[in-house]
Amino acid sequence: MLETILAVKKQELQQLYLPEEQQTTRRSLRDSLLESPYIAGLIAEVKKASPSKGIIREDFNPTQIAADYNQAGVQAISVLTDQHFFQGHRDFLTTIKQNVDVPILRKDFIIDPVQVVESAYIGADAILLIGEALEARQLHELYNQAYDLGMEALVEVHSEETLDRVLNEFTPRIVGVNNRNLHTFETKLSQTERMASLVPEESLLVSESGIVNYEDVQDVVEYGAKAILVGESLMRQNQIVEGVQR
Ligand code: IGP
Repeated sequence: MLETILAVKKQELQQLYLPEEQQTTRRSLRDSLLESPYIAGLIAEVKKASPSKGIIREDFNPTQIAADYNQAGVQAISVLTDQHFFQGHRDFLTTIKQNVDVPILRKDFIIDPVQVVESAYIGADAILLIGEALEARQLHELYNQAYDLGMEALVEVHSEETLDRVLNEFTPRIVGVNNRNLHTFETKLSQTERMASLVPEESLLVSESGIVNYEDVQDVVEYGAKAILVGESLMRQNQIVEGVQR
């Protein structure tokens, strides 16, 4: 699946035009997660659909969902901007950034410097960089570019091999372990457990995907996660604010 997504991204890149640059104040994802009053920082995701689940939420108003997340006290909001596979849009991010006061992570498949500039222009505070999608050197360059533009980057890895490749190149300030394998979609929280001891002390560890209830949160925190990224289980709540608080 990842290969298919990346092939489509490469196509899209040929028609990518930069939007008007938004004037925004950047907010630190890392600081916000570290300042969480809860057992972990929460990044709540705005996601209408996914290749593994199809449509997750029919009644989908991204700005309203983000406002609810904000009101519920989340530490950050992740916005899927990929259109083709996740039914997201970069305009969702721009509008959401103007309506909430927590940092916004742009969730997309970033493989080219022009997308990093685009992320800054649309108002992102941080971008996702996927270890499985990039060479370590290339990932490091995109990472430095993001920080040079005043953003941060969440460096996501699924496997030990990918983490090794990345750490041989540099030490990211924020590392996400994706509990979901992007090739097979198999999701297990024990992936965070396997990987946690390999993540350097100075990297903030985020456990991503497949977190459904408070027990799951306790588990990944026990494994060593300092923050969590949750999409589907929140998007399926009728009452978002109450859902987050549960
Ligand atoms: C959220 P979930 O299982 O709570 O909906 O997962 C998030 O981790 C997932 O959307 C995600 C993702 C990605 C999406 C993780 N890495 C890379 C797109 C691209």
